[in-house]
Amino acid sequence: MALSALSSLLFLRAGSAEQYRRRTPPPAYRPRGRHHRAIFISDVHLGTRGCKAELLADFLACNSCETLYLVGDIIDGWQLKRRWLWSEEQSRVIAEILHKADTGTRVIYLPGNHDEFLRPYCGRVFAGIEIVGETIHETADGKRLLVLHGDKFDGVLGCAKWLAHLGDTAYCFTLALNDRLHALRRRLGLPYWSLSAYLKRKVKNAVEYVSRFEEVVARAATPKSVDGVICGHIHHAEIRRIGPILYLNDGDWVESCTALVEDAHGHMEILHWASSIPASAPTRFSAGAEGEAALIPA
Ligand SMILES: [Mn+2]
Repeated sequence: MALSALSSLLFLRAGSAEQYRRRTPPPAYRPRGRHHRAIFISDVHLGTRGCKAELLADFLACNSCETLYLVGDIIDGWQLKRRWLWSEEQSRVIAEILHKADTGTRVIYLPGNHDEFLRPYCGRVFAGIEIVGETIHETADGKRLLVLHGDKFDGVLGCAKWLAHLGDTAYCFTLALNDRLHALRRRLGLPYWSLSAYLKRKVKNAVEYVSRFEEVVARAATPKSVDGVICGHIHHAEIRRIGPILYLNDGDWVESCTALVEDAHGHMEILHWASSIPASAPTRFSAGAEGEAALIPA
C-alpha cells in the first residue's frame, strides 16, 4: 500500500538518516550558509519530476535554524497515486530534514493539499517532526504570524481547480496538440479555435488568482488578532502588507527555489537559492525559468 511505503520511507529510515547523510558526497558547489531564527519552506513536491531536490538538499545542508517550518505540499501524495518518482537527491532532502530534527532544530510540518494524507496525524510527532494543521509563529520582535499551507482558500476563490494540475509540460504539450486539433476541426468544417490561446487566457487568470489569493488570505487572518500570515500553495513568494496584515509566502521548490527566513531581530526575507549559485557552478540542472507557468496555483 502506498501509505505504508511512504511511512517506511519517511520514518523507518529515520535511524539510518545520519548514516545516509554521511554517505552522500558533498555538493560540488556549496554557497556560504547562514543561521536563521526560522526557515519556512513549502511546495517541494517530493515524488515528482519537477522537485528541485538537489538544490533544496544543498540549501538545507547550508542553512541552519532554530525552527524549520514545512508549510505543506512537501511530499506529493497525488503523484504517489499515479507514478512515484524518487531519486537519491530526494532521499537527501529527507535525510537533511531528519538531521535537523535530530540535532536540536524544532521541525514543524503543516500538511498541504498534496500531502493531505498526513492531516489525520495532526497533533502527533513522528521522528521528532511535529505535525500540525496551523500554528502561530512569534517573531523575535514579537509579531504574531499565522502559519498555514493556504489551500483552504481555494473554495473561497472558486478558481478552476484543473489549473492546479496544469504544469508547463502540459502547456507545451497542448501547443503541439493545438495544431492537430486545428487540422481536425478544419476537416469537420469547424472554425479555427486556439486551444493554446484559451490556455494562455487561463494562465492570465492565474496571475489574477495570485493577487486575489493574497487578499483573501489576508482578509481571513484579520479577525484572528495576528500581525500577519505565512503560507505557501500558490508557488509565488511574496512579502507585502495588505491592509493591517503582513502577507508572507515562502514560494516553492519546483520553479523558483525560494525560502522565507527570519533573522535574530525578527526581520523576514525571501531567499532565492538558485540565483545565489553562480552560473559557472557545476550543478546538474538549473531552476526552472520564472515564467507564466510558475504562477499556476498548485
Ligand atoms: Mn498546495
